[in-house]
Amino acid sequence: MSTNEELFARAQRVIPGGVNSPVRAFRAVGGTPRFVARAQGAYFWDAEGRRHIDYIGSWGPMILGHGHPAVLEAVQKAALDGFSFGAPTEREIELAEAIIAQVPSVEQVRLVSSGTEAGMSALRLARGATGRSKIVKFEGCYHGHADALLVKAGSGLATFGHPTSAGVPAEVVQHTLVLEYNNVAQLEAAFDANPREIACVMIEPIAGNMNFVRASVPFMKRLRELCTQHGTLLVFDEVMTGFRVALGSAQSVYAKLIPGFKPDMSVFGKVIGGGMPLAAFGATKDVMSQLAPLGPVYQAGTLSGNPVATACGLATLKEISKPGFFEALSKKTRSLVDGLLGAAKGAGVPMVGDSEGGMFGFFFASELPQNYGVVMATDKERFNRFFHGMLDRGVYLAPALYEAGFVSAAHSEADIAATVEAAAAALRA
Ligand code: KE4
Repeated sequence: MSTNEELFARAQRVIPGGVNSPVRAFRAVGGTPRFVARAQGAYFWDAEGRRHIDYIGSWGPMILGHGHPAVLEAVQKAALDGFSFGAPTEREIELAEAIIAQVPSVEQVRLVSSGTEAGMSALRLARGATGRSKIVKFEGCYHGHADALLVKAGSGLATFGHPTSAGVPAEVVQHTLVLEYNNVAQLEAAFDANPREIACVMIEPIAGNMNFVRASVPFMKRLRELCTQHGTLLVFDEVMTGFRVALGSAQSVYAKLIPGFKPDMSVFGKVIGGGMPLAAFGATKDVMSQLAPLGPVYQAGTLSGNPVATACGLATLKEISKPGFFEALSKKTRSLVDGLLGAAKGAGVPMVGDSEGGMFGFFFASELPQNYGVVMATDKERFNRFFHGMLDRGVYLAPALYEAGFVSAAHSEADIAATVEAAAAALRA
């Protein structure tokens, strides 16, 4: 049996950084990534046979826990009928209907294979539907790695972006304006400076790529007003929050706080695929009719709506739609956060946290950050020590202070209690 270290060394010989996605490499926290051998329920076992309580759950998809019997059965059955056809199937209709049934702002969806692909397609559709090039995103929000969205805040933030990544020409991000999350003044200034010129504003309604930062109600209200006033499409990137923070996704949380609130376009991923490669974007029929083969905006995919992935997603949505599912998950997640905060208090360590549905975040700080700058100013060293203290005690948290955490239906009260106990010990140490 190879150790994690041996596997990591071998992986780095044939895969850049030894990982197929950078955040898995533990670069932010240091140490050796755990190579997962198998997972079941709330746990995974690494290459050395060590069990971990899993609070990443594939970064959100595993809301039922690993290997849920009904989902496993649906996947096995679908696989027997064929892996991929490149032709339409009934199950794609069923999944589209299941998504639309829970999200009133969406009348039609297009299924794709990753959140990046969904965000990239939504962006192209927004530009095609409005005939405009300029777009707005917020510092600290991540919408996948499509070129136009890999842009960091320009100097002084509210200027057009500069590439975040090598390989992205400045021309590609020249139309991408990066603003500060929760900053109403910058929002108004941006629209004033670009009246009726912005195709869309793309936002994570609860920013899970800044750990856990909510868009404030005044900010979201003003954003909706300005988008309506300027004919700009408000695009909710719910790849992480979708079907995770509530059955109706984050937009249903805001609709309770802002009467009649709806985004113009939504992007989904993660949970709707149940762990298989599947994502989606949707909007009104009018906007979606701009897409090929009906309209001039091209978008396509060999594995889009893959029959095994749609079976996995559909079985997952079926389970989470059951009465009481989100009430129980929300309560459990909140009890985890309260437990962590209690442990921190007991250890005299400043910690704040928040949760919505099955998604949570915490910071070594004395108040909840409202934007990226504040998140990145929180105590990173302490976070990293805590991360390893928990990992050594068999609790697997996100290996970076800017990532969110996820609780599944499979996490038991005993798992939560064990996690809180590990936290108390780690914090005392
Ligand atoms: P993917 O292309 O990774 O499926 O989705 C991109 C994406 C888009 N939008 C939001 C709000 C997202 O959170 C993501 C992906 N999230 C990260 C976790 N922070 C995935 C983990 C990773 O990059 O490996």
